[in-house]
Amino acid sequence: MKAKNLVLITGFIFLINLNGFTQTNNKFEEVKIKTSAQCEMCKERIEEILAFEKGVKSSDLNLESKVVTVLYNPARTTADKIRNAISHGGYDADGIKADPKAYEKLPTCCKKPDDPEHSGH
Ligand SMILES: [Cu+2]
Repeated sequence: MKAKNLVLITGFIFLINLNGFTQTNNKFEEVKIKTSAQCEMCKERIEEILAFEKGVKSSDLNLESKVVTVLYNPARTTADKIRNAISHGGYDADGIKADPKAYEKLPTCCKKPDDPEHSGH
């Protein structure tokens, strides 16, 4: 019986040591950027742009609020670079206006509601 207890205790010590391997993912920062997204297509487009953007780990656009939450590595990019990437895709990003040429290319349903070229929704 004593040998069995020893095995149990050894097992517990092993489990405690395993906890030492648990690491927090603190090398990433989060930024919330207000965009001019209109529909599901915009959401997909913006998330795709960000998926290819250097230093961006993940992004999720909320169509209700038009705010995209971006997880990025501050050693590799900045919040302003991310805003510029969104602008180059044809969307406003916080204070940065959409790049006019990229905006032109958007389907009419993705244009801003106050734009005469906007249709749908
Ligand atoms: Cu759209």
